Amino acid sequence: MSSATTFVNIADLRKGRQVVSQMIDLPATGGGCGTSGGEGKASCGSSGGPDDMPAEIWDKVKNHPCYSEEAHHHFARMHVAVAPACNIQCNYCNRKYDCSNESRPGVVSQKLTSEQAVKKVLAVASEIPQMTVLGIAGPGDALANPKKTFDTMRALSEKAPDIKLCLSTNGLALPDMVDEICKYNIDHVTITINMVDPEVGAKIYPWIFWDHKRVTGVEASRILHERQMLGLEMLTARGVLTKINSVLIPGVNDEHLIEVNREVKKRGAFLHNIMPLISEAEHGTVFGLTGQRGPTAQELKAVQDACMGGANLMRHCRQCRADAVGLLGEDRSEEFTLDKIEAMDVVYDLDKRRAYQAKVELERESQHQAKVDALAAAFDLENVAADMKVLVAVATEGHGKVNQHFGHATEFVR
Ligand code: CLF
Ligand code: SF4
Repeated sequence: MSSATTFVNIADLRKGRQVVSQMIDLPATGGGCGTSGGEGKASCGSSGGPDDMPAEIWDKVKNHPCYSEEAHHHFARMHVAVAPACNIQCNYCNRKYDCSNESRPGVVSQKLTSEQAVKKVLAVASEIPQMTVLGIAGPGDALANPKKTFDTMRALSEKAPDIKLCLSTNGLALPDMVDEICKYNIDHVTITINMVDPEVGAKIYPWIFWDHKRVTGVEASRILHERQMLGLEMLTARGVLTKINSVLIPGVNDEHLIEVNREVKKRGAFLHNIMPLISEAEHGTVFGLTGQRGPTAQELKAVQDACMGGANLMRHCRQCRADAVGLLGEDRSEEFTLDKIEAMDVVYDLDKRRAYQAKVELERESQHQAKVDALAAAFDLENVAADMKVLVAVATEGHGKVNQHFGHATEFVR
């Protein structure tokens, strides 16, 4: 499928990090994210392992395909589109499509009731035992639809206790919902934060709906910013892992995202996911219609690189849709439309799921060991300087393996 090169730090190789998996199966915009940062730790938390974080955090991230770069080769997530309404307007969004904060615009999801959503999750879980995470990511804002979101989460926390619960929000309603989030053990929350300066925000958000009225201009962004920061601090205080999504909009918030990274790190964000603006004129968004372009791969990488050393960066996001099902980058939502689910014989067998996941874990361990051994065989790691960098190229057909001849690779990423 693709080949990739990246600089790899020898200290990381010695620690047996998943450097090879970081280099392959990257989105076209991706760069190597395994090079080490300060104090000998991986600068990209999403690629960290059990040695890099407290055991309780590792336990939360190890099977989450978005929070652990390495897990996304093995474990799947799914979204249920139960949240159609939104309480703000982003200039990169057209409500006809899904929330572009956590999904790509241009694809309209099949909207579900909470009951339909629960049925769908159980159906997918019985067919795809490595599906470990359920996320609510639109098509509007999860917390602007609290009843449908929390009805779904409540039912799932009872019926499918092994599935991790995750949601994504613009943050406006977040401080009011932290208790509910904790009540249903929603362990992972994504907040889209595109600015910490309301003057910048005014170029992104024309209005918010707040306190029963529409607020516009800089005032709207000031309120949104304060709510986002408060919500983030409250989640951190309650031990909920947070990921910050930022949409990179060239000429609007590119430089500014470095400050965003600093501010969210200060408030305990676990990961920062800087995503490229998608703004095609045919999507009918304000940015699409006014010709605001998205960043090039180089511009995206430059901002991500400039943020190194701050909040840990996620670089394997696939900007998936609000009803995505499967491994990141492998969308199986078509197999689980409502009519197909009705015809399915759903058996949610917790023991079978656990047994299957244990097998996946073993396979993951053995792949990890194979990579460590292969790297040790390729490099005399004990006799080179720890800060030496080597350029490595690999080719892959996917699944986290180096399993393709270079002559057959069709795509090249760096
Ligand atoms: Fe979904 Fe988001 Fe949870 Fe993941 S997605 S709500 S954290 S389970 Fe993941 Fe998809 Fe990127 Fe989102 S690849 S768009 S970061
Ligand atoms: Fe659209 Fe999401 Fe922004 Fe709401 S938060 S306007 S759904 S992109």
